[in-house]
Amino acid sequence: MTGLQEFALTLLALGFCQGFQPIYRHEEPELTAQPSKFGSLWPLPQKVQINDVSFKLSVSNFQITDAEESSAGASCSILQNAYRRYHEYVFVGSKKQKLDKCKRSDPSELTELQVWITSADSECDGYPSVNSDESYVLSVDQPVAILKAPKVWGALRGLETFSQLVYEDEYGAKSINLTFISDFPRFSHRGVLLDSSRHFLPIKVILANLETMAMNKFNVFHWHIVDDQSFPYMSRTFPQLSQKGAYHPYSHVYTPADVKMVIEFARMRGIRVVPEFDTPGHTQSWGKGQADLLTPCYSGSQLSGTFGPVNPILNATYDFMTMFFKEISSVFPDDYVHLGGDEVDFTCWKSNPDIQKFMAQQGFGQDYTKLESYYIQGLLDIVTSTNKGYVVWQEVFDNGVKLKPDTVVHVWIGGGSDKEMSNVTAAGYTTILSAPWYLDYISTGQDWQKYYKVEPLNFNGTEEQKKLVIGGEACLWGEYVDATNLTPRLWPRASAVAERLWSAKDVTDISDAFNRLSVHRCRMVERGIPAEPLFSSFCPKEYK
Ligand code: CP6
Repeated sequence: MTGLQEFALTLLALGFCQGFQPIYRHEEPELTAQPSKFGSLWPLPQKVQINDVSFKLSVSNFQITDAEESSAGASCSILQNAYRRYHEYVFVGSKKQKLDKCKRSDPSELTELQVWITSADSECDGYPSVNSDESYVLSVDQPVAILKAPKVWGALRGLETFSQLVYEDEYGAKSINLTFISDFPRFSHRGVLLDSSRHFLPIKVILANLETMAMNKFNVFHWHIVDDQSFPYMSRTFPQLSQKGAYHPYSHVYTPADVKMVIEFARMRGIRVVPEFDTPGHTQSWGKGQADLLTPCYSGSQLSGTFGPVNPILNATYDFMTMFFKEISSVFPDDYVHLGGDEVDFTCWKSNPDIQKFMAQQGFGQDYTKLESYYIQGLLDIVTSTNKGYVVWQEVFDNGVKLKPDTVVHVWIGGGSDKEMSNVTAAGYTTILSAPWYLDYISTGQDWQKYYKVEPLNFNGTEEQKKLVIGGEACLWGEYVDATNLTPRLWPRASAVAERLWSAKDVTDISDAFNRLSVHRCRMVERGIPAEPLFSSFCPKEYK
């Protein structure tokens, strides 16, 4: 064997892009993905040891099983469902085994991955939460690989990692190296925002996105389900909202069964579904099916025929919100709802004489942020009475609304949002960061690097303050996005955010990230997800 061949084999043993042969390519190094010593792991686990020794896996002789000592077993649908999924992903793209063609002497075979839930309560029948334990330890060794996790949530993350360790050797046989991994997330809230109001997103697209989120260890689906443009959420209590407010009353709505399906599909992947019902602004579509909910605007002394934000001065508004959020609290099992509160335009409120009178009575002067706060405070009391916590956009904090101590403030304004992060955490609020991660904004070039380089804790503050940052979200607002372009626009750009939120703070090597992400992107493609390329390149198995 020549030195060159030996080097090529080593690269392949390290899990380089499933069989393609970088060694014979002579391009500029920065133009071509090079093998990383971490194979194609994404996001990078906290602690990884990959050995040169490798094992083969064959589709007919490999299984994922419950360890005997595990507290979760055959009745745990999360696990059984995941075993099936990951068995498929481990052998994705593999034709009939070609082991006979494998010239290596005595290839040892890995026949089993045992999954061992170590805590007495596996949480198999529950929903993931912000406090869920997602840690796991994975040892790939003979005679069996073992995945140990306190809860099912960690097992799901570990199964994804296991599947990422499998690669094809030079003969196309599935292989895995002797490996030890110990892993847990750096941040507990790792979200993706999708907007189903500016364009209706078919359930199929939402589910494909959840599947891809799991491949990237995201754990929160922030469902910006309604907004000005349409109201696709079918409410049992107020069916007119979607009948009048959706783009189409039957085809462009999420029925209770659809919503249930999304929530269960997400649960199976350890993903929370946090719905956003944004008020008092961004509510034009609500007005179509709910008379008198929105503020009538005036032009001089005349009604103009247009409507503004939710009318904050009527008791009927609060009665409506009470009934509406009571329903929401029972439909969505997550501990939190997102209440929006962003971008409230005061023009219409200012034009309305009844509102002016109310402002005077309350002693608000001309300060309409006080009126906004009045509304939000009423709303927060209503939602608190449904036993939910809430997330609000940063304006709610900026306007000085009194918030429960466990309120989550969602920071979205300004690329360098360090001042806001500093202020919000100094006031003692938990926060999630989105400002640097607006993925609907596109430009040519590798903008994933910009998302990757963000350090969420890079603001002035004490250790206590930094602990209040529970994570972040990649936002894909929907003005220019529908089923035709959502997936490639989001992936693999959101993957950059995924690694920033999961991996250790010092995982910042951009060229290693490029190498791993290139392969990770090909893996998403191979799994049927049309994730866009990072740069000039090819995948061993192209998208069909
Ligand atoms: N919709 C809602 C939006 C935005 C927000 N809320 C938004 C604002 C500015 C940019 C991108 C998105 N489209 N409901 C703000 C949170 Cl640049």
